[in-house]
Order: sequence, then C-alpha cells, then structure tokens
Amino acid sequence: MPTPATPVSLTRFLIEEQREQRINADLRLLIEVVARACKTIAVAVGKGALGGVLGEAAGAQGASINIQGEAQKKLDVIANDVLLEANAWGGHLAACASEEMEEPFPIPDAYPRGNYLLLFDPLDGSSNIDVNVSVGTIFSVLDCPGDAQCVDTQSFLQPGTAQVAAGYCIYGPSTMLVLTTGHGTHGFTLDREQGSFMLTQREMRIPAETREFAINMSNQRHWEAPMQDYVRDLLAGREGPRGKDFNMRWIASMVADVHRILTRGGIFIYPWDRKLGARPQDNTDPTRAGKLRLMYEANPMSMLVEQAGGASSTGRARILDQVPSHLHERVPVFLGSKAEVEAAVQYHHQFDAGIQPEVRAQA
Ligand code: AHM
Ligand code: MG
Repeated sequence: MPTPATPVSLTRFLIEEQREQRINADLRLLIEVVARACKTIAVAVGKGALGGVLGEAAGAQGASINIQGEAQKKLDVIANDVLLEANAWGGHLAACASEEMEEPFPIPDAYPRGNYLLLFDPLDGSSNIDVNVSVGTIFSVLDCPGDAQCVDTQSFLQPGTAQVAAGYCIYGPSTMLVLTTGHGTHGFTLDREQGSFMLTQREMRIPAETREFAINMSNQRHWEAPMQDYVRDLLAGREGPRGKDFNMRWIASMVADVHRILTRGGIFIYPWDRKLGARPQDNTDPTRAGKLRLMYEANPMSMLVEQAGGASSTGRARILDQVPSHLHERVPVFLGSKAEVEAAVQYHHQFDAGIQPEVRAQA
C-alpha cells in the first residue's frame, strides 16, 4: 500500500519556502503571526451569540462609525485589535494600516521595528456576521521604503505589484488560510484539534472559462453602459451573443465569493456605480471610485487570483498596476476566470472606443 503523504503544516511549508529562498525569516514570522491572530479571530467569530460578540460596536453617540463611513460591528473592532496586538512586538513590522483606522499604526517605540508594512481588512463581510454567513480577514504585505523609523501614509502608497505576500483567512464551515508569497496560491485548513493550519490545496488554479458570475444585481440601474451591456448578454444565456447559460452567486462577503472562484472558477464583479460618486476615470475622488478598497481588498485578492492563473481588472486596467494616491482609495473590481475577466474588459474598451452595442454583440 502506498504510504499516505506526510501532512504539511503552515510552519513546515514556510520553512521550506525560506530554504528555497522565496521568503526570509522576517516574512515567515510575519505570516505565522498573522495566521495565529486569525486563529484567535476564528474563535471569537465561532462563539457567535454565546460570546456576546454580535451586533454593532458602541461609539460616543450611538453606533461607532469607521473611516469608511460604515457602522462598526463589535467583531470588526475585536479583529482589528487582535491583529494590531499580535503584530506589535515581533520586530518584523514598521507599521500596520487597517480598513478600520483612519491613519497608519506605527509599531510602538517600546518594540523594535522591522522592514515590512502590513495592511488588512480585519473582518471583511462583517455586515453578514449576525446572520452567520462566512466572513474573513484579508491581508497584504509590502516592503517599507526608506527608514522604518520614519514610516508614514506615503510609505504605504505602493501599487499591488509591490506586494511581497497576500492572503485571506475565511471563517466558514471550516477555517482556511489562503496564501501567496508570489509563488502560487496555496490553501491551508485549520485542524481545530491540533490548532494548526495544514496544507490542503497546493497550487490552486482557477479555470480560465466559467459559466458563473457574482455581482450585486440590485445596483444594476446605477451601472454605466458597458456594464449594462455585459450583464445583459450574460443573462441572455444560450440564446444571446455569449452562446451559453450563466449561473449567478452573490454571498456579499468578498472572501467567500473569491474563495468559491479560487475553488471552481467564476467572475466576481463590484463595478463603479452612479450612487458611489466620482467615476474612477475622472480621478476626482479616489475614496469614492468604487465600493471595495484598493489596498485592503482589491490588491491582496488580485495577487491571489493572478497567482492562481486568473485575472483582475478595474474593467479598464490591471488592478495590481494602480498607483494609489490615498490610503483608503476605492476601485471597481473584476476578478476571476481569465477569459471571462477579459470578456468584461472588452465591453468597456469597446464602449470607450465608441463601438455601439449591436456591433459589439456580433464581434
Ligand atoms: P466590508 O469590508 O465593510 O465588509 O465591505 C465589503 C463587502 C464585501 O465583502 C462584499 O463583496 C461587499 O461588501 C458587499 O457589498 P453589498 O452589500 O453592496 O452587496
Ligand atoms: Mg472589506
């Protein structure tokens, strides 16, 4: 009988990556610390109503509102605090930035500073937390440019191509960490008895073609013309210009939607829409150019998706090439199966070139 392959823990995987000189010791420590923080968050999320952690966080006057203008859940605050505390003292970071905090958090003077920057959305999809839907933590790692003692907002304003690692932890029926350090995208499942993340999906691959799309259709009337055309053609199915039937899924928790796409393909779209504000191409207000945040959500997810053979775009340009001008910049997001992302981008390019929908349908 063949011997079953030895299970590979996250720790062993990272040590082997270090031996291959794909990561250094500090980056290994950083990823281990983030993974440990995610285990703590998983416990808090898993307690649900029993832990008294559901509902909104209290602010000075009613609900606490974060920099994004959203009411914070208690678990948003808990997850943010867990990540900050876990990462403060290891000596691997110069600073953190969080979707929940207006300004970056430099490592306190009491601790040594390292040369990495960590960005995170501590609890993505938290509006779903009270209804027990999968949520997750998304993170991105950058090198700190210049002197780690002088870190500021500007230090973080790097394009997604500069990320040295990215990942998410999904708190679902099982807790999984999905990680890239620029050498493929790998999935680890938390063994709850052992307390260890175990490698369960090496080299995740997204099928290039798909028949599944994920979008919040309730915003349809606010979309721009090429989005209307693209989704109209998806919905037309086999009888339409795409010549095949499409299925739709929308969990409204990006981590869960992207996890499905990494597992079985699909396209995830959160396009610009009129109610959000400034059109991204007008570049007047980067904080209102979409719903999802470039640096905490779009960049890490784009790196994971590209490393798994997929594609990621604003609808007009590669997300990872976007140079941020604002820490909390937002961006339209199209990511997933490569051929489908390219199809969606085509609708935008043809619209920008003045090609009419009927002509596009025959193209
Ligand atoms: P959050 O970071 O405040 O949770 O917001 C991001 C979430 C994504 O997880 C999800 O894709 C999107 O918002 C859902 O938006 P909508 O409620 O408009 O469908
Ligand atoms: Mg989020």
